[in-house]
Amino acid sequence: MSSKEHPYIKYSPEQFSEEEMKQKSENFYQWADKRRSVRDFSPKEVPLEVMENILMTASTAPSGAHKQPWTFCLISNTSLKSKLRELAEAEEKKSYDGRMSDSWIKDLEPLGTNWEKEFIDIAPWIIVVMKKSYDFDENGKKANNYYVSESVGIAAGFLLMAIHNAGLVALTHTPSPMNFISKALNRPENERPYLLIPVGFPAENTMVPDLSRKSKDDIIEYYP
Ligand code: IYR
Repeated sequence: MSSKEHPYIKYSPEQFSEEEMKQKSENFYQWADKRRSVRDFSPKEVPLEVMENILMTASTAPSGAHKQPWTFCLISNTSLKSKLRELAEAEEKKSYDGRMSDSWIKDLEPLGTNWEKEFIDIAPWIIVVMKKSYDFDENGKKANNYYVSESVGIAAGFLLMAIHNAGLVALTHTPSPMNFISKALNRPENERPYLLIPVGFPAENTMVPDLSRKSKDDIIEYYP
């Protein structure tokens, strides 16, 4: 509880009537359901301020012991993007040409993916989400982080919603293995790449696969 070393502050989140809650939750769901992963980007620029707001939103995610074990690398540099593309494609080519199982390749067919990652060059921004397996305290000593994958996964979810809210699109790209990113971005030893996310506007007349999402009964087990 509140103490001299660890003070508490009053917290009074906004509350709604039952009717308003139903309306708001339904509206939010309908809005969230419009989000789609997009692979074809427009080169149209997006202001830095928008990207910073989006990343600050991601960083509002809960995290183990409030350690916020993440770094977001925000990349617009054209030659760095090209380098990342080249390195990602080299790994992806090996994956598509043999590292991935036949059933995996088959599962990806509806998404129309392949080893080519043109979007890394075209999207105006690339966010690389780094997870910090551990940190350093003010004396440079190793400091623990907790539930790092869970924490960074939640932050990535917030990030995708913030991108959707700004009227932008993204792709959660996971080139594998990802260690080439640490080297290309000169990241410290305590950070590991988690996701590479191109962000921008969709290309004109972008198409997405005609997918549907699981129903209530598919995803909820009730224990009344
Ligand atoms: N990382 C590869 C393959 C890939 C894997 C999954 I699972 C996807 O949902 C989509 C792609 C790629 O990015 O192409």
